[in-house]
Amino acid sequence: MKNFYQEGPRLSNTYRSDSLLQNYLKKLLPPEAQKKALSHLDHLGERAVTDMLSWAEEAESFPPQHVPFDPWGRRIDDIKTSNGWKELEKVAAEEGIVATAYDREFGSFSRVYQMALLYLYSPSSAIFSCPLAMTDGAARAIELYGPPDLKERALPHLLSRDPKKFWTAGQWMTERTGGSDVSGTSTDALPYSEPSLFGATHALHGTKWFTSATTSQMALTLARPEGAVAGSRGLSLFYLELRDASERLNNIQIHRLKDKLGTKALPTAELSLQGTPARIIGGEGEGVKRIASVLNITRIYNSICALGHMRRALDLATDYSYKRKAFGKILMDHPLHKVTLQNLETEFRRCFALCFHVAHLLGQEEVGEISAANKVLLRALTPVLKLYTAKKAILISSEVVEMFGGAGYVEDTGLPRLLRDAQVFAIWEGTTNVLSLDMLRAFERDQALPILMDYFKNCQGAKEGHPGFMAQWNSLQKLLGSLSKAAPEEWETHARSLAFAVADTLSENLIASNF
Ligand code: MFK
Ligand code: FAD
Repeated sequence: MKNFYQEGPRLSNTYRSDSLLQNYLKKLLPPEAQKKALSHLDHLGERAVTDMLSWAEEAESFPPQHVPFDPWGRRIDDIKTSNGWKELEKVAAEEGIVATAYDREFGSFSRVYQMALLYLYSPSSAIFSCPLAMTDGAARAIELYGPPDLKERALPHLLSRDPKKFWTAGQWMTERTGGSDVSGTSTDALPYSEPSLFGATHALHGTKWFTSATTSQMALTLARPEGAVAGSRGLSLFYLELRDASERLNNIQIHRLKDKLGTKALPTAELSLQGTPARIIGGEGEGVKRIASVLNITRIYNSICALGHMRRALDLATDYSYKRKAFGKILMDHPLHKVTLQNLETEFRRCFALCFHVAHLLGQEEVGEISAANKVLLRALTPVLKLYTAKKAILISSEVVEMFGGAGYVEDTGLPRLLRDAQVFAIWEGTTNVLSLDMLRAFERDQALPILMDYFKNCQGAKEGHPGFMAQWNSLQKLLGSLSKAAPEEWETHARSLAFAVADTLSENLIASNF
């Protein structure tokens, strides 16, 4: 065929095209919440394919740059970001992507509403959702453990809808010695008594190996006060502000930006703290325990962003399948192509059910409307959700790239980015193995396993003997049976299989009960 040019995939309003999201929210949200949330989501779904999409493309085309010195040799450590990246930050503030959760206007449903916004925002944000995750995590930690004056100082910025007032936060845990295991953290916290705008108690000295969103105004970090014990039990949580009143970095030197596989628009730096004023939050030695409340929020964000990423990949593949012809008919009319896509949709649906189930539990916890059992389930399911959705996002992205054939492998289609960006979901905020072990920690320390088993025994899938649920439930029970007398090392060896079995069983029940 002469002069043939393939038409590329197109997106339309991502709220209107998402019947699963619409039906779920119409079923779950009370009428007054629907009235506000659904029109807001419709508006954001339109932005996701118009202004946001072009800013995201701009942000990806002009990645951040580190400018260490000014023309006269002064150390400035400026990080230059594109106009697109800045505009995406403004959208986040205007649309209340973080603030919506803290308005708590619709009680326990506020988190569901907010996570639905994030789900639409994230795939058109060039991963600006990463700074937002850490902002939300920081807001929660400050809300829970911050002294009143720090709450008054930071929360109005972190929760602002005014782009001029809005702050983002960093979360600096990883050092060269380890990200999964932070026990080797060598950042020292020495006493500090100078006046400071935020009541600094210590000066920090050390190197942080991965710091994303290094243009943030504040960060939460781990450091070891003088005389504290070695290991992670000697670490404390600190609040710091990156710049002083004249916008100079607060004794922070940025070494370089990482050259990463994906997340190209997001600045991720290596930096050193050279006497940076910081304020301790919580008690000495409580650092890991306190930062865990940040992790539990960012892990749910990661899951929702992975979900949005899957939806975007599937939307592109579906549209293309109606346009691309092979062997005389469109791809969608080929039974094998169609069933491949349907299977991916099933995987997506499972992830959707899990994500919003956990988001609702989080919302219930935050307004004090959660039962004791559900609180424990929230604790145990958060790592399971994160590890499961991350792996499914990689699987779906890989299949979608393949569904575009050679075009999927060519950079200017934008499709290879889907696969590159998906990979990070399984690394940051806890790798798959580390999160599987975190689930075991919850089984052991919070007695989550009997509660989970009780939930499965009494759930709708079990009552109705739903075949999909029963198959997963039987294989989970078999696995647990084989571990009943096993040593801790044996549990560790099987932690990953166990985590996936829990996610598969729960998602089958949620689907059987129509969520
Ligand atoms: C697209 C959007 C996505 C988001 C983008 C984010 C950008 C990227 C940012 C990052 O990657 S930030 C770095 C993320 N780093 C991690 O996720 C660290 C992964 N490692 C772990 O999670 C380890 O399990 C951990 C560091 C927590 C292990 O530390 P320890 O010291 O060996 O933990 P230990 O002794 O088991 O636990 C200490 C206390 O914390 C215990 O409480 P008790 O003192 O009462 O016994 C634990 O129960 C508690 N704890 C640990 N994890 C918890 C928790 N509590 C609640 N929830 C948890 N998840
Ligand atoms: P390691 O901890 O060395 O892990 C290596 C491997 O060992 C992994 O596969 C892991 O699963 C496995 N492993 C480790 N322990 C166990 C175990 N007990 N059992 C079984 N397997 C195990 N960190 C921050 O603090 N702030 C940031 O802003 C930030 N931004 C990031 C941005 C990007 C793009 C990336 C890629 C990372 C970022 N990180 C950040 C770092 C990230 O959190 C860590 O890379 C991650 O936690 C893993 O730590 P690590 O790199 O030291 O790997």
